[in-house]
Amino acid sequence: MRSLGLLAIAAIVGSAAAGSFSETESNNTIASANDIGNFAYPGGSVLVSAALGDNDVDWFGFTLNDSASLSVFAAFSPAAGDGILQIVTAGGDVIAFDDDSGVGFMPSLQISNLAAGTYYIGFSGFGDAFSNSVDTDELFDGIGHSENFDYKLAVGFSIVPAPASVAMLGLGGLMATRRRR
Ligand SMILES: [Ca+2]
Ligand SMILES: [Ca+2]
Ligand SMILES: [Ca+2]
Repeated sequence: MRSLGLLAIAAIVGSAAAGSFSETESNNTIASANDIGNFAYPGGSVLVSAALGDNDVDWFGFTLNDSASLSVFAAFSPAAGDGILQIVTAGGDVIAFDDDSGVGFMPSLQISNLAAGTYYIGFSGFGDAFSNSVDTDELFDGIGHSENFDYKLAVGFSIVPAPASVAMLGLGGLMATRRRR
């Protein structure tokens, strides 16, 4: 699970445009999330540089213009930090949570077939929300942890052409054929 996540990031970073982003506080709510960009076919990646302070929570928003076949989120820290990660829909529903699947006590997540739309990444310290927060939809609020460390958050998307686009191309070809008659 762990090595698969890192390999997936390496594959995505190696094949598509990569960017970087520096966190801007305050980003402690979904409403004040930092926007880390829009992603379309064939995908892309962004490396976020950020810091988690006492009772801090960091929210980052992104938009998929096309559905992603694989989305990867992984956090790294030079310190012995204990981070936790949530992926949340625009409506505030928690669709993924992880605590320690990454390096050390850092979180890592992979999501297959994420539909086009806007989502939010929440990053906080261990103790903020319960590990069953996918069920309870308890959003990170920074309360309950005393973690304090710098970290990087690697986010990558592998996007294949949407079936609708392929159908449109086929329809366009059919119409062109008819016009030639
Ligand atoms: Ca922060
Ligand atoms: Ca914050
Ligand atoms: Ca953790």
